[in-house]
Amino acid sequence: MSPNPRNDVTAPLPVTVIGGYLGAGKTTLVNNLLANPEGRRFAVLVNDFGAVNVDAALIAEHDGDTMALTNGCICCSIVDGFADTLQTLRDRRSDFDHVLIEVSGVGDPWKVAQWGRTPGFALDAVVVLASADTIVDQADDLYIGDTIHAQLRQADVVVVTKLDLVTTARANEIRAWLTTATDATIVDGPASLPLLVGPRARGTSDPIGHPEHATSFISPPDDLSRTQLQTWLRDRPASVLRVKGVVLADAQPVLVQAVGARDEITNTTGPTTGLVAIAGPATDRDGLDRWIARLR
Ligand SMILES: Nc1nc2c(ncn2[C@@H]2O[C@H](COP(=O)(O)OP(=O)(O)O)[C@@H](O)[C@H]2O)c(=O)[nH]1
Ligand SMILES: [Mg+2]
Ligand SMILES: [Zn+2]
Repeated sequence: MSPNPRNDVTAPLPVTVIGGYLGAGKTTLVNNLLANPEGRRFAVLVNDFGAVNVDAALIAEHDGDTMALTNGCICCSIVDGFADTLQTLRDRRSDFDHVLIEVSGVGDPWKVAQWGRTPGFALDAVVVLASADTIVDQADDLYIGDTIHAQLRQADVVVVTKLDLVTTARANEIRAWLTTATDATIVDGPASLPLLVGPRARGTSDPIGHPEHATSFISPPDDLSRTQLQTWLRDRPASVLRVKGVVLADAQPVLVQAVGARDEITNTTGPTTGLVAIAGPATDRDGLDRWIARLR
């Protein structure tokens, strides 16, 4: 067998940073890449800013390692933990060919990408996902619009996700709109590895802060019925932007996914993770607490 140049352990480890707003499809993309690894062993770093990393649980088994970064946002509050994780990767250089970092939905991908410029690593690209059904509204939103615009501007590659949810005409409008919002290469999802990797980090951008999003962890009772769960999920306050996790309903593990107004409950195999609910900056805290209390 000819030597695989990717396995040169003295070469810097390529880093791809995957950003995009809550629910844009980041974990789905990571799982697609892991399912079609093209011979690469990935180290996957996932950041959920709750105490429980639901995303790490939702990432498929793979040849490399999944490392969860919890209890803070990697772009602003868990810098030390992140630096330690990178040191671990450097020490285990020969175990991996590529690093994928899933940034939390409100995080600043470009700030995270700067870590890809530290010794031992090579920043490959900042990939930002834009959900076809929501990106234009989100970009106009009073509270999160700046975050959305900055994420798009900072991208080297923008992947348009959820094209199945819009008409062909609308998809064309979205792509045209995106060319006004970013200089990034725009590709349609689901995007495969060759479209996403290769040295193309441009490295010009302005770091952004991001508005506060409230994260709540909910551990429902084990005797919850599917109907109760469904009703509760449907009654979520409008400020709840994202709900995710694996819980028991009718004694069966189910994956709960809600993004904006869309939601689904699907059978899955365990283990259960509890639920994480993320509410936007304009949150009625009492209403949110009352809603959460209904399930506790
Ligand atoms: N219809 C549709 N749903 C998608 C697509 N990509 C992701 N989703 C769904 O959107 C929800 C959020 O996806 P996820 O990958 O967890 O988003 P993340 O929060 O950015 O990591 C899940 O219910 C996914 O199944 C897509 O291309 N089309
Ligand atoms: Mg995710
Ligand atoms: Zn942050």
